[in-house]
Amino acid sequence: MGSHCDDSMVSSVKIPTIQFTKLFINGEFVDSISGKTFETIDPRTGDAIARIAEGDKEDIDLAVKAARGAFDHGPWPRFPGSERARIMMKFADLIDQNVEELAALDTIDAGKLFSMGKAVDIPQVAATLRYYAGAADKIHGDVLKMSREFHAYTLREPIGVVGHIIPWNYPSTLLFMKISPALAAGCTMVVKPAEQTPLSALYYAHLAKLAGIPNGVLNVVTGFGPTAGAAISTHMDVDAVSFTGSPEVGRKVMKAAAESNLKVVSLELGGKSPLIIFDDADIDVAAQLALTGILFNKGEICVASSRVYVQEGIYDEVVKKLVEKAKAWVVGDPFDPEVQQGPQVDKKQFERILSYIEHGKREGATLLTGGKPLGGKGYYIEPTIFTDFKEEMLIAKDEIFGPVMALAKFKKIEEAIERANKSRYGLAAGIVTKDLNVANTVSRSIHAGSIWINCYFAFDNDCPFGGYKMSGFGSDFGLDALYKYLHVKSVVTPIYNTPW
Ligand code: TXE
Repeated sequence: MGSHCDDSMVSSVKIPTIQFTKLFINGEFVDSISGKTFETIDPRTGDAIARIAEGDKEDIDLAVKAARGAFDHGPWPRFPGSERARIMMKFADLIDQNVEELAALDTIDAGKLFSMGKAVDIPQVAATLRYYAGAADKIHGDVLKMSREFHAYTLREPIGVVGHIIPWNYPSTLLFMKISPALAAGCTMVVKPAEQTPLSALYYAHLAKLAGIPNGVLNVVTGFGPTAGAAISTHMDVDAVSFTGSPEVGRKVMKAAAESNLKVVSLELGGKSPLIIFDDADIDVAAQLALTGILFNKGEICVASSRVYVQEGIYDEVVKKLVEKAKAWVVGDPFDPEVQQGPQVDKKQFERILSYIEHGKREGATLLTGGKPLGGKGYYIEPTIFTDFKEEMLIAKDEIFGPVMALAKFKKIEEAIERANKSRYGLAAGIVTKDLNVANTVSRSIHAGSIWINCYFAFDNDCPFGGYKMSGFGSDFGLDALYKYLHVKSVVTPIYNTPW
């Protein structure tokens, strides 16, 4: 194993001073009403980084009140779209000017690779803001062809106060995937970052204020799910909730929405995504795609290629390559530029992943490589590959959300399609083949929201992203995500002013 992991491997990169630890409500950093705080932990060591204000229902009430005031009476929804765009562009510029610090915050909070954050994640969130800023002054409806003598058109209006509940695996990307289209639409919002990763969201709130986003438009309440998170989904004055997280909590959010004010709900709930490799694939490329597909971001990515199906003609060679590559994969301190995989986000996830690995062994899958924790301190896990899995096994059914691949052999295309679809999830799928007919057939047959042919993780601001089945509903990214935050209103008037 290309491990850089031992007790002394926490690198000497300068950790930023934590400047923002309080709730951000109505344009001000404030203590929680209860005065309570919680620790956020560095997964490289398990040590505390800082104490963060712990928001609860009362703090959410205040934040919603601020957002409601900003929506009903403030300038943001009333600005011309071009003005919202100008401010969003400034926000993006400020993010670009603070890339290193933001990337470092996500590294110490979530164990993400610093080099990746600096080169990709943080610049990408600025790009997401700019993409939706570009759409802010192009929000309009249609002129309708009525069947009678009426003139009719549609207006697209901001949906109101939005609650965004964010997970910890991509603290920056997932935050901006949600707030950028909502800001462009003219909504106001309350964000609840994950309790594991509150640091960057508070820093972004500070930058939003510097950029000129009016008070009350963007509020950030740090705290826990069952308290602060639940207070958003049950709130009578939140018009829509956008959630990314586990199916268990997704259900709770939907139930709370149904039992409160029937707020609009969108859910992204993870996956168990299949990658299908056909006999005509380039073996090295396919093995690399499969490995990166599961190990990227230490497997803490909802579209991870956690089930890999390889056609029998090249199966043995792909397995050999995969094992070689997995053994050379470098696990260690995420600040080290040579490291490819940092620690899992926290002790709970670390233990959860190891327990799935034990399940896999007990269920009769063959452990090809990995399977153990690494290093004495921190939450590091070896890249792990199982073969001979069946879809009925827990390791093939559940989203493990860690560096654990399940690999199987198939003979015919029909068998691959059937097995790939044997999942309650339907978020993404990958296909590796040179045969266009095979690629077209499989992409139309797989029940998933994103299909990547001869590539993987091909995200783009312009590419709608969302799930089928229990992966949820409602898109993030693309113009579809903008429409998620807009109501459509029909306006009708008789053409000849004759009473109907
Ligand atoms: O998720 P939770 P957890 C999956 C992944 C992972 C598993 C558990 O498989 O291993 O879920 O992770 C907030 N009302 N994904 O336990 O609990 C919580 O505070 C309202 C997939 O961390 O769903 C956090 O902000 N909100 C995934 C957010 O929900 C509540 C990303 C997600 O936490 C709440 C993360 C409640 N009752 C985990 N309870 C993806 N789709 O990418 C918790 N929260």
